[in-house]
Amino acid sequence: MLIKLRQSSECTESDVTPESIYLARRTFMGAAAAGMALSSLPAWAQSAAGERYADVEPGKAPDWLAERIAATKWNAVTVKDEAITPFQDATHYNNFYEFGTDKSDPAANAGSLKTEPWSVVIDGEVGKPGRYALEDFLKPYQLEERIYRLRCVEAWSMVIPWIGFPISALLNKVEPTSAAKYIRFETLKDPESMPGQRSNFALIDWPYVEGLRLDEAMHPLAILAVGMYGRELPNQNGAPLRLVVPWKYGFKSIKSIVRISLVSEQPKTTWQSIAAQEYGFYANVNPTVDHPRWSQARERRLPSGLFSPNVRETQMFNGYADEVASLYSNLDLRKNY
Ligand SMILES: Nc1nc2c(c(=O)[nH]1)N[C@H]1C(S)=C(S)[C@@H](COP(=O)(O)O)O[C@H]1N2
Ligand SMILES: [Mo]
Repeated sequence: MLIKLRQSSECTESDVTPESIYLARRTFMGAAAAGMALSSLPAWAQSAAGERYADVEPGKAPDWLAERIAATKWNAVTVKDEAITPFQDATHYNNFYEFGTDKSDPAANAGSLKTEPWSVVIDGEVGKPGRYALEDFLKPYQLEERIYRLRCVEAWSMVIPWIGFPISALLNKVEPTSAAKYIRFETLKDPESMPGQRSNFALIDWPYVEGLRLDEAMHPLAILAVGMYGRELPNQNGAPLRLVVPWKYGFKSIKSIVRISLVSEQPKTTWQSIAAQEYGFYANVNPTVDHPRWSQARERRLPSGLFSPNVRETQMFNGYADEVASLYSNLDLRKNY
């Protein structure tokens, strides 16, 4: 199936110039003006990613992944006229309950997660099931930079430059059978490295599980990500492989995936199991359907502080309505929240 993205999410590089790119260009020009050979800059700064995200700590990716990321198609999809959230906020204000429930816990605790070696299982209703080393799993796909809004159900949001590939490309390869109606994702279960799984946070029946309808997963905006800000994913953001579905609340975008299953029944997701009346299977961003305990009409865009809360109106489908609304034309979004 070939779906053409609508104009509103396509862009050219000139649409966004985040501070980091601007500053990096100045560094380059300054170096050139001073008669410095560019080759005297460190390798990271000379790379395309380093030029874009000069203020971001270089990652520690294995060589094979660093090479794949260096070959990313930059700025394939972006957000017009909205600044990219600083790397510091995107990596220190996180939800990843496997590492604790405070926003600062994932950054503090996720260092214990071992992401290499990593393997991913594909099973269920597929013609080509298997278990793949991550490097082999990624081999067939061109990585692209996708700059997306991320809207958490808790009414805060960010703009994050992800690196990944459409899940549709994977689905076309593994050949779902005619019985496959949904796709189910599972996060690593490893209490040794994930302190949140061994604490008394007994509400969650680990591992974390999420799911999509197959046609949602086939949408070109739905991606599997391996990087952000020009480098590999930091552990707290779901290394080494996570889902990103920009028109849905953030909890759908499951982190540190080890298993992808094609299934015939709608999977029971973690947040539905905890509180089905508050967190639905669809979880499409919708300013007109409030959470039972708070309004979804507005959101705090990070960075957000007491004196500059940076509040904005929440957009239908998180601003991706032109692209995705047709997936839900037969659905009562009030019932299917
Ligand atoms: N495995 C797992 N995935 C998860 C979560 C989690 O607790 N565990 N939290 C979700 C929520 S609520 C949000 S808002 C996003 C946050 O992603 P970020 O920390 O990269 O911004 O991850 C989602 N994916
Ligand atoms: Mo969230």
